[in-house]
Amino acid sequence: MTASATLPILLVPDTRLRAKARAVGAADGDAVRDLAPRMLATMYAAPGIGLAAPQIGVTLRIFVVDLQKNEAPDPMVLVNPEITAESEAIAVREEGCLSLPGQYAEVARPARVRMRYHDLGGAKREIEAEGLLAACLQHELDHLNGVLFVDHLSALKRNMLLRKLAKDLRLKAQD
Ligand code: GNR
Ligand code: NI
Repeated sequence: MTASATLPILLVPDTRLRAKARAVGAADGDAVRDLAPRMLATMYAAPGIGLAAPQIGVTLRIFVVDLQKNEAPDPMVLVNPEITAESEAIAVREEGCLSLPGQYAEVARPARVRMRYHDLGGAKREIEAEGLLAACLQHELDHLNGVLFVDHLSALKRNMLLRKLAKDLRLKAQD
């Protein structure tokens, strides 16, 4: 099997990042099996620890995650994910997003979540997460609902960050 080619990642303010993705159905099996390796290749190349289908212009409820903690790859593909429980405790951590390159901010979210999803084979799975994985799973689920990490910030911080992104991208387009 050949290595998957990477896909271009959509950047803010692309309106496709703001659409709500639709559930993967029985008829989407082939599309999802084709998509998953390409999403993983794109995430690893970026590099990032997660990538949601809307970031590559696909409006399906699927995302991939690999925290890449050690050398060994540990890819996860989550289809139709839902949060089934979340802690009252909140954790604040710095987040970035491949669709807002170079921009980082502290985001507050439930510290622990339980997520139900289907794997690539269609089997039902559940995962309980804390720490960076919990933040990443919530960040990716947000993408499926057209939500970006900047939406969790105050309007002041959000606008500062979006203006800085626009400026950075303008300068990058020049050189
Ligand atoms: O690479 C990424 N790092 C990250 C750090 C903290 C919280 C979430 C993330 S996800 C991000 C990749 C991305 O944009 N996924 O949608
Ligand atoms: Ni993101």
